[in-house]
Amino acid sequence: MTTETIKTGRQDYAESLLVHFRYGETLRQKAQGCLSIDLNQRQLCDLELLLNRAFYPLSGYLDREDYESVLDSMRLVDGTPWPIPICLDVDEKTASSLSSGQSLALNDQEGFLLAILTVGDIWQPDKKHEALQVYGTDDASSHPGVAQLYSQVGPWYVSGTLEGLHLPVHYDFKELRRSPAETHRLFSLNGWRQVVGFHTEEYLHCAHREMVLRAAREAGANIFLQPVVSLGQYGNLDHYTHVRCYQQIAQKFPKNMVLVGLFPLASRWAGPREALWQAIIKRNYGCSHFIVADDHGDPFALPNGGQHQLFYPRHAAQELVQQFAPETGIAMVPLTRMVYVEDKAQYLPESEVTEGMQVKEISSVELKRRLEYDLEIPGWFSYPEVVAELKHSFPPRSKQGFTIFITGLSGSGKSTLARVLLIKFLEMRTRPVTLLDGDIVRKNLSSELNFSREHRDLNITRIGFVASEITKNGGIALCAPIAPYEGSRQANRELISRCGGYIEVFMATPLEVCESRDRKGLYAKARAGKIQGFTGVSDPYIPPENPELTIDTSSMTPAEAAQEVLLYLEEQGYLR
Ligand code: PPS
Repeated sequence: MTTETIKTGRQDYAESLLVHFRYGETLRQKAQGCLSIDLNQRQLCDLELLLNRAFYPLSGYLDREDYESVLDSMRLVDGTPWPIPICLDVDEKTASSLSSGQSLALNDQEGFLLAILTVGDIWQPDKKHEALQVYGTDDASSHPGVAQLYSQVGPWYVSGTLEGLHLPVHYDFKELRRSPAETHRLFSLNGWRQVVGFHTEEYLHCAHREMVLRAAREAGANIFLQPVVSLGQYGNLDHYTHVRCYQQIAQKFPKNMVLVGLFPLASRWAGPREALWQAIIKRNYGCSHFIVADDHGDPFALPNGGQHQLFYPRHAAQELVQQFAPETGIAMVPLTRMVYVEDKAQYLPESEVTEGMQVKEISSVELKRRLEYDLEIPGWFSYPEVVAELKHSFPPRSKQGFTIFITGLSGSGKSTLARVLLIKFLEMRTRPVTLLDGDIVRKNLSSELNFSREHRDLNITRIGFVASEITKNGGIALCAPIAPYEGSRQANRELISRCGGYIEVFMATPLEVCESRDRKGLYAKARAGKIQGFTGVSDPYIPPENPELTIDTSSMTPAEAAQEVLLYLEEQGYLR
């Protein structure tokens, strides 16, 4: 290998950076003697796109000179357009054990060997400078890309060429995980000479079909739909639903017009630079055109566009992709927003809507509400097959799991209320129910914990974790700990609300009443100083800030208290 190859890694014109399997054996042996690191999700996305040549012409991580050139001019040193730095970030310890020319084994998160890197440069980047150049700001609080750069990207960068043994392993949608070369071959087999690439980080509905078809007509092209499947996807959008919606929408286009393939991209949200980067990648998959929204790659772009504050100037992404088109070889097609005009019973470009026309819209918030309450989603907005996919992922509240988190002083009636509710839910038989009473948890899950603030918080977050799993799987979790602190209660609310319903019930029964009940004789012992740090006596109880329900059992029977909870659940759509 020449020095030049190690330096820039751009001498390689192969369709992938995977080595022949026979040589793979030699490489595996070589890996046993060298330093190795396990890549995180973002690094795995980058590695996959390097190995499968979606990042062509890169055949490894950028060296320092290329890195600086990319920051300053959106070009590699030889002038090739490339707007986003692709370097391997490592921690201080790894960087200090590496030297130029050495081999570094790159593994996935399970330690499975994927590639060997022949190390080139090792340097400490000026992250503030990188942030300013790539994102246009060095303020982490104003841009999620900068926040990620500062907090999740390692402090040292490593360059070098790659010899790949295996692409990152995926078990989902295998048939859609095609490399650029495979995708391009399919285009050729179908006789597609012009192909317009499209992706969005949203679920697709009728308006998207209209927008993509319009762009395809404008370009005289076939369509490559490429949902991004990477980091955020696993958290925010449901990954499986996202891809399935793309598959369903693909059926709604004329025959032999659309191909769907997955895009394992770790988005940087770098606005215009991001759009140019994605255009180059789309070109590498064989597209001749790329559909670019006026807010493409903006961290604050809303699902259905709209006039609101963006981070980058509107249209800047389109302008940059257009400006580079003669060099990148991919044409920019602006995304035309389409709206449904009721009097015409069809979609029209937003710009063609005239005064007096009745435009209908359903925002993503409204869509979520309709799904939650099992309300109608009209045919002009989405296809029944897509709605079915969404309903599967976002079942109505009547089919969601939920947690009832009852908090309050010892003796306030938590356990009694929880037990009455348990019986009511068992009687209804609509969902499996689990009771996580304070005492039960303390005996089993948290037997080693004491009643210090730290241990109480740990106890509550453990209960929250179990409840979130129950809720996620469609069950009812009934929790009844004292839970005296807002911080851990709030953490549970955040965790559980992501998986289903969360109903906090504050037992506001006054201390005197609780103490007068003193079924376990603990208040008496606490007053006598035989129990230290007893909640309400010698330890604090901070009332919840915004409970869904507040119940005082001093003048209420357990059945009445349970009825209040059941009425609330019915009103909120959890019970039918
Ligand atoms: S916490 O604060 O939420 O972790 O407490 P929790 O797990 O619900 O446990 C409360 C039960 O433990 C008994 N107990 C005490 N409570 C409060 N403070 C101290 N120091 C203490 N020591 C033991 C008490 O029986 C509580 O049960 P309940 O059902 O609330 O009366």
